Amino acid sequence: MKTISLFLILISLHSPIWTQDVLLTIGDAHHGLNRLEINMVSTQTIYGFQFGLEGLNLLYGEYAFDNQGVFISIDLDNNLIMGFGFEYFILPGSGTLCNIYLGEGEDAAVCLRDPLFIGLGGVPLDTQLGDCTFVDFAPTILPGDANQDDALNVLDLVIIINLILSGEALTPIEQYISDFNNDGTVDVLDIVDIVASII
Ligand SMILES: [Ca+2]
Ligand SMILES: [Ca+2]
Repeated sequence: MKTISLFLILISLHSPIWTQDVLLTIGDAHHGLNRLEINMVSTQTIYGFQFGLEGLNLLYGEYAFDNQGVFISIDLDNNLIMGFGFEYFILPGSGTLCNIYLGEGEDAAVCLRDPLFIGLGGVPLDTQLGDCTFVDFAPTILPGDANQDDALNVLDLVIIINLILSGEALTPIEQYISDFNNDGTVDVLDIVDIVASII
């Protein structure tokens, strides 16, 4: 009888841990890049996820947990991050789930909200969120500052011209920095505007 009682006590002590499948927390903030790590500890296989962010506006995100073909999609209107894979899923583990980039270089209290993590058979997993975090992103990226040395000069022009001439798809951060006039494309107009602001 004593053994059973002790067993029940142990269950009650540990049950909060047993029922939690996923813990999602705000990780390190990277100044200059306006990048915020979102970290995860998961005991379950995850087949898709979404969560919201409050405090700062999302710009884009990149999956960081492993290289198993999981895509990140951002709902800019609702400040939601979604992750899914057509053939792959996220194995249990811990680490940075994704990096998210924020458009405004302001200080703000950032909170995670409304997590929905999907497990085997489409069943929602029990997901807990970490505390809100005060994030200081100042100073932000200087538009056109391709080498991120906080100065805009001919060195940045050379980098951006080479990016344009390469014909390769730009990474989100390259796109963000190089689109000097913020019209959604990186082209000679950005070069002209950067030259005008340097001289
Ligand atoms: Ca520079
Ligand atoms: Ca542009």
